[in-house]
Amino acid sequence: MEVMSLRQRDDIAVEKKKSRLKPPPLFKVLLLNDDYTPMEFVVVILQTIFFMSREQATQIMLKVHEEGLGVCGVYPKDVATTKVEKVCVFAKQHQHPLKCVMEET
Ligand code: TYC
Repeated sequence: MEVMSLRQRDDIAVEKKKSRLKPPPLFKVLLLNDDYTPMEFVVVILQTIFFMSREQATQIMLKVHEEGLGVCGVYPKDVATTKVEKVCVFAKQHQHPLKCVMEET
């Protein structure tokens, strides 16, 4: 009898209902170039706040330096907001004019 009821349970269709909810929006975190923030400072920010390797951080920093801006990462809104805030606070503490913004993808 127990086996029977277990078998019957196998027959239950576990259908995933189609969600009518939109996936949560994602935000790009962008670093902007300026003429004064030291390159090394930007590399350290990318390593510590965006968890990049030294090599990747250097590549992104150089891209921002040459092209004017670059993407540090793409995150849900709350994570992106925290990253932008951390960069701005850290730059201000060291009196660098580094700017960081977020933009919906
Ligand atoms: N342009 C800066 C310099 O020559 C370096 C720099 C890179 C500054 C990236 C900001 O987001 C930045 N020292």
